[in-house]
Amino acid sequence: FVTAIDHVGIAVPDLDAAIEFHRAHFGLEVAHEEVNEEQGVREAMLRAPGTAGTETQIQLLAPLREDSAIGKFLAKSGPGLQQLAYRVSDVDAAAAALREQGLRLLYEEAKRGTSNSRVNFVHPKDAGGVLVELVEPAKDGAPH
Ligand code: V0V
Repeated sequence: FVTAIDHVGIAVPDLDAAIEFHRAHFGLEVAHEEVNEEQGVREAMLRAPGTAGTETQIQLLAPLREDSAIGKFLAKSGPGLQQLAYRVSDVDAAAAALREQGLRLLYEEAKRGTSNSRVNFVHPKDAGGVLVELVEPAKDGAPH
C-alpha cells in the first residue's frame, strides 16, 4: 500500500535558520510552509529545484512548545532525522492492516497533516527504531 516515500522529517530548533541552511548548501527550495497547532509544529516542505513537488520532500519541523513531540525529541536527541513518511492511498486501510499485523499505531483515527493530508504514525519501537508516518495526500490534487 506504500506508493512513494513522501518525505523525510528533520527536527530543527529554528525553522528559518534551517531553511536557509538547506538553501545555501543544497539548493533546496521551500515548496510549502505552515503551522500545525495540533502537532505543535511550525514546518516547511523543501524540494529540489525544478521538481513539481510530487517527488520525495524534506520536512523541517520546529517546535511551537517544549512539550510537543518535536520539543521533546530535540531535548532528548538534539536536531536530526525524526521521521520517515510513506505515502499511501488510504491511511485508514493502511493503519488497519498494520494493526492487524500487531504494530502499534499512535492514533485511533488519522489526524490532519501538512496541506490537509491525513496522517497516522507507527510507534518507533514497533518499526525498527524509526518513527514511520503514513500520509494520505489531500484529494484536491495539490501535491503539497
Ligand atoms: C521517540 N523515540 C523515537 C522517536 N521519538 N525513536 C525514533 N524516532 C523518534 N522520532 C523513542 C524514544 O527514544 C524512546 O526510546 C521511545 O521512543 C519512547 O519515547 P518517549 O520519550 O517515551 O516518548 P515521547 O513522549 O518522546 O513520544 C514519542 C512519540 C511522539 C513517537 C510517541 O513523538 C509522537 O507522538 N510522535 C507522533 C507525532 C509527531 O511526531 N509529530 C511531529 C511531526 P527509549 O529511550 O525508551 O529507548 S508533525 C508531522 O509530521 C506533520 C504535521 C506531517 O508530516 O504532516
